[in-house]
Amino acid sequence: MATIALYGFGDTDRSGKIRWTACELGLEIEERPVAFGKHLGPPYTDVNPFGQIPTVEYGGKTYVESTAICHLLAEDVEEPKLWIGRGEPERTTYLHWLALFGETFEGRLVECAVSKLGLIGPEYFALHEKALRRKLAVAAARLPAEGYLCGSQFTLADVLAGYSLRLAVQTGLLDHEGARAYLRRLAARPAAKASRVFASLPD
Ligand SMILES: N[C@@H](CCC(=O)N[C@@H](CS)C(=O)NCC(=O)O)C(=O)O
Repeated sequence: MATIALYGFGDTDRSGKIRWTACELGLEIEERPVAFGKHLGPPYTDVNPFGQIPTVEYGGKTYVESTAICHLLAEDVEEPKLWIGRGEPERTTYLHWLALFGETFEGRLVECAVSKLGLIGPEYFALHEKALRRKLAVAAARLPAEGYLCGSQFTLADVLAGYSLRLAVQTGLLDHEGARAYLRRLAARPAAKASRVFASLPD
């Protein structure tokens, strides 16, 4: 079984997306915990000069940027196939959800979550709140009543959606039964459980 070395703060920072993806793919994880604060200087910045979590070492190379890492790992594993390529059905749907959750929502939701925890000022939450509430409600209304974002195939779009929607629910920015039901489906996956990424989400 192939192994990745994963640098993260804990279960729910963006290393959680990679831990969950790796568990879905059957990759072994060698945890390299980084204490908060230690990410801003050496030796961690020798590994990731941006001083950001997460970083992955895999196959003799070092990778940064969590969504890109999830995709690279998924493309490197034959089965299960967690991504949708050019010319395949649902490709447009896949890219749409990937970008919506990975770009439109994720960074702003993380800022709102750490703002709510008091780690950064309340102005960050205030800045994003109105637009996030509106856009999250639109996205939640479009979530599938059963299965996954691209139909019956579970993909990385679901990993990104799960990561953002958990934050949306926990920060109080989204209260939608359909979104909760979708999150429960994701959280019930054995790989999601093994990664502990939803451990803080109440049933
Ligand atoms: N786009 C980057 C964002 C990385 C990021 O901001 N990570 C957070 C933890 S989830 C972090 O390192 N925060 C501490 C800091 O930026 O000082 C990714 O997806 O890897």
